[in-house]
Amino acid sequence: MRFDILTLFPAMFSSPFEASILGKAVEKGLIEIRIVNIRDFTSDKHHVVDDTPYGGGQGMVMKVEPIARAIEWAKAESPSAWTIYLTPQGRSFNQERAEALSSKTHLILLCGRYEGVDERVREMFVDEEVSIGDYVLTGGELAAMVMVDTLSRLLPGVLGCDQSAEEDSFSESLLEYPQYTRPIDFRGQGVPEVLVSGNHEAIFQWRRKEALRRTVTRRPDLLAKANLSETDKRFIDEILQSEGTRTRGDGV
Ligand code: 4GX
Repeated sequence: MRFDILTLFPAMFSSPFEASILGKAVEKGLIEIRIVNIRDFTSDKHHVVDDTPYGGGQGMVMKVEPIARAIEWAKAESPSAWTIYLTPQGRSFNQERAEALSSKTHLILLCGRYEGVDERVREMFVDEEVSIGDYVLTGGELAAMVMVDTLSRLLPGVLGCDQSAEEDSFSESLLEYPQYTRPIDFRGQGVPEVLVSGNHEAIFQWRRKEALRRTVTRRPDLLAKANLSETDKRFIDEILQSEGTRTRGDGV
């Protein structure tokens, strides 16, 4: 999968795509990331990328021409590339949307700054507007990184087989169960007995229950999509009776 990231701040991308899993995916040729500096597509002497808004008001707006040329350059080799503008006004990004987008072969991710881009960019060049969440960033760059990271780990070969994306909490619509590793005693706090019992069936049951417990107490909204067995439902009833809707460990 190819990502073209169009930005005024290319330096922001120097390390995130070099480290760890993403770095290896780039080395293996599983993903290709091109950082495109929008300023390189200006044609005036002073390389101006922004201007004051028509109608007045505070702040600056990103000009249409440099962005248009940058997108056309990125699309030159693959006219079917899908162009995304990162903005809080976009469609919510989540695991389901990530799975759908991971089948694209070429994404162009446009990162806006200031008060955003000239509306004609969206009308003429953008296929989809995406928001990574209901909060305001200083620009689209971190949002683009979130998308590249999330999409990359869904591609075949990017994760090792011991870190399969299919077993992720969100693909099952349940939160993950708690994990422990050595030491067996840390400052008097132990590890649930069952996990060191060697009883695989009991461990499986315990993990399922803890995943359900977490989901019920922290993200009950997720349960609507989960595929629950009769045993799961009985356990959820038990949790709701014993704890009410009291949440654990996440009080403010
Ligand atoms: N999910 N931002 C875009 C510039 C901007 C300002 C106003 C349109 C209107 C964001 C998010 C996000 C910050 C990227 C503002 N664009 N992007 N930028 N949340 O907060 O994607």
